[in-house]
Amino acid sequence: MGSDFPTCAVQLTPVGRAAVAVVRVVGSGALDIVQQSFHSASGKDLAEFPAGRICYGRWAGMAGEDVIVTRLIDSAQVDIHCHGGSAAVKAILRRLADSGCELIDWQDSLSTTHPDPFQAAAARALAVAATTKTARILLDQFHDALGRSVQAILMALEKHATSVALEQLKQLLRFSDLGLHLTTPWRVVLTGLPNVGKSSLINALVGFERAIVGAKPGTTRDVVTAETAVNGWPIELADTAGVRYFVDPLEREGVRRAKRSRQHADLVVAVTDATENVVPEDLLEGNRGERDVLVVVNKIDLLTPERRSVVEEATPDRYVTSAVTGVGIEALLVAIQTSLVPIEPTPGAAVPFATDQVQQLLSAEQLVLGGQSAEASKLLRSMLSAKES
Ligand SMILES: Nc1nc2c(ncn2[C@@H]2O[C@H](COP(=O)(O)OP(=O)(O)OP(=O)(O)O)[C@@H](O)[C@H]2O)c(=O)[nH]1
Ligand SMILES: [Mg+2]
Repeated sequence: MGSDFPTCAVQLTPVGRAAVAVVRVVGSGALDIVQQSFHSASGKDLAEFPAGRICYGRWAGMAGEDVIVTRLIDSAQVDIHCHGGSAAVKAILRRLADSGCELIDWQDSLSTTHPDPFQAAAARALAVAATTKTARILLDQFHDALGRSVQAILMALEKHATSVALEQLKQLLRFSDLGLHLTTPWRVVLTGLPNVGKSSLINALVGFERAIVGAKPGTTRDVVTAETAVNGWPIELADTAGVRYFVDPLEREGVRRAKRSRQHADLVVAVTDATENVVPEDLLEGNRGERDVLVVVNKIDLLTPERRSVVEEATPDRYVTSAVTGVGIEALLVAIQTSLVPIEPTPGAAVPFATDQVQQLLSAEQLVLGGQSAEASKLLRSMLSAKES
């Protein structure tokens, strides 16, 4: 048996109940190791079957469990298809480990099958992409959009075209916030006084009943979240307890959590009640800063048309809605989307999508700005060739 690189076993199918699970054994010793435990129904050795042929048989130590084994690429890649329950997978992996296989998880296995670090990272990210739109952008990176862009920056640096390199870095970093949200939804937190209609708005925005609505102020006592997609962008909407200073300890705890939730928001939607005419400026305190705040005037259906016109004219920068009739909900969704994704990458555009990539690109930018182009080149080169741990 050769020993060019350690033979590894990885469960390819997700952990959990399923009809069939697949364990892949990769490495120069794959065939030898699998042969130690697999007994084909025909009695022939696995090595006698041509690559790609399906072999039916039994796995040693698993009474009554049939498995199918396929040798994929010569002898270096063998797939074992077994019953989808976790017991069968565990038994197979245990024997493979006893025979000298290194057990790795599927994320690590991608570094073996995709030596290009951006491709391996994109494959991992693709597995958790929540929408077609985010998957499409990640697929572009899998097909080397980011790699080509980093190469282009390197070439510019090598030609001492510093301003070109800086411009390219700037273009790339424009998409870093978007890139990091391809695998984690943007967090939009609704805040406001009790009873203004925050929970009703969440339900209207997601299009189904998620948050509990009540006529009595203080209905929401904790942070309730709902995941949705706005124009293909994954967004988590967080409903919070109405902010007021009450004695009820349960409510006070809800308000405390609401505050903490706002601190972790990408966007805050401050909701007011059209009939109350209260602008919760104090609520906006501490919300502004890095993130945007959209101010919504809700329950507009309760106003007379004349009063409504007055409100709309007086507050052109606010979004007028009715969670009951649906007025203004579409416009609010568009405003949320525009605030979170001001520029959408064109198909095939390079987008950094992992924290380490963004950090390294920022460092490279700083190095170039500081006149250390050679150091920046070194860093960019390491991004292209780094073997991920
Ligand atoms: N007419 C009208 N009623 C609304 C609207 N939005 C909410 N309501 C009503 O206002 C009341 C309070 O709504 P909620 O959505 O529970 O308000 P909230 O801001 O989540 O309240 P807390 O959880 O107590 O902070 C309920 O009776 C809703 O049906 C609206 O746009 N128009
Ligand atoms: Mg509520």
